[in-house]
Amino acid sequence: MREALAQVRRDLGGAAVILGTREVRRRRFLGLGTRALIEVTAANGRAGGAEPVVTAAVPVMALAAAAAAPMASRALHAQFGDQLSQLHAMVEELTKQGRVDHLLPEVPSALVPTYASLLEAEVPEVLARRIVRDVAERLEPDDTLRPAAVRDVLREVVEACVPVAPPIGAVAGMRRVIALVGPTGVGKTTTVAKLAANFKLAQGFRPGLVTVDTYRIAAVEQLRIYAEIINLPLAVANAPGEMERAIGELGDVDLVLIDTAGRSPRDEVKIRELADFLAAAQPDEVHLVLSAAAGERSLRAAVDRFARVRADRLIFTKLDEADGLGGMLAVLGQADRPVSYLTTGQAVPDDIEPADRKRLARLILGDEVVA
Ligand SMILES: Nc1nc2c(ncn2[C@@H]2O[C@H](COP(=O)(O)OP(=O)(O)O)[C@@H](O)[C@H]2O)c(=O)[nH]1
Ligand SMILES: [Mg+2]
Repeated sequence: MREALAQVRRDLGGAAVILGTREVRRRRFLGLGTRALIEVTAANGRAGGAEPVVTAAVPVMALAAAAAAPMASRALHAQFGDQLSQLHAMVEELTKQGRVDHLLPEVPSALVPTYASLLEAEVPEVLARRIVRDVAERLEPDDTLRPAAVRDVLREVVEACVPVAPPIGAVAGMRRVIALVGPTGVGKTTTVAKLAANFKLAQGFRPGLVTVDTYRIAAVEQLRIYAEIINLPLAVANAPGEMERAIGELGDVDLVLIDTAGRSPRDEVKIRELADFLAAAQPDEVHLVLSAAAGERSLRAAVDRFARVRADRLIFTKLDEADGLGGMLAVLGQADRPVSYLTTGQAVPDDIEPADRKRLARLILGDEVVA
């Protein structure tokens, strides 16, 4: 990674802005196994909106990725056709199993496919039933047989289940402090980098980064690399008592983004310690970061585990990797917090968007696709 970034710096100088990094595997010459490569995509930050310059440790890989894109979209089309037939099969299967029978007294049979489509989107059964009942209640009797009308009401009902918050409100000259917390590996550090880059490049703010590192491990390095490339001040707090100094060290910044780290997914950041760090930082907002690709159970467990730090927003990452987003609905009800951002890929700073209620509902229902 360092080598690739050094190459980017050589080519673009201090104004280099990283757009994405990823590890790629490449087949060796004559097909003798594969080797891992780091690919870095960067743009000239000074060019201000000019065409991004793509450089990479191995330029061949950038070309290979571009060539693969049309194939991905063909696969997507194929997949939709598949999904439709899967859905039909599923309704039949559910009917056979008797799992839809108990719905029938209260739900018009015309809504059974709607119920099946919710289950298909990984919406937990209890919630799916409640949603279908709501839809049935709101529909005019004549409309139950009009798929477009059903779809509209279904969207409304799901929208009502997805509270969203406005994006982080940075104010020039005010130092707002925003902390990201959450399980290891969900994408906190990447999301901090995306936010920082967007606030700096797109909106002209001066963000600074603080990383909480109680384990003295490489987690700091990852953020340091982003800080170098985006050209931002970074400070490290090793203990809650160091937090104030760390924030002060950043100097004249508008926005302080605090990244937090655990040691490994099996050994989560200790919650009490985290709460102490946050108490010292006095953040204006705490965002709990959760992976949309995680199952309902692990999402619920994460919300429970982090209840103590009193997050006031949720960020869902990895929407691009999730099979169905219905689990988000369950956890939204449990956490009772609005969603601030969604992230949809590994690319910094592109793959992030402020949460939008309509879009979120459509994504959950599979009416819209990520990206
Ligand atoms: N597909 C996908 N990967 C992501 C996303 N956000 C982060 N990642 C990847 O998830 C991995 C862990 O991210 P990291 O920011 O280190 O997680 P942290 O432990 O919470 O700080 C990295 O490989 C990221 O590139 C996303 O929205 N989509
Ligand atoms: Mg991290």
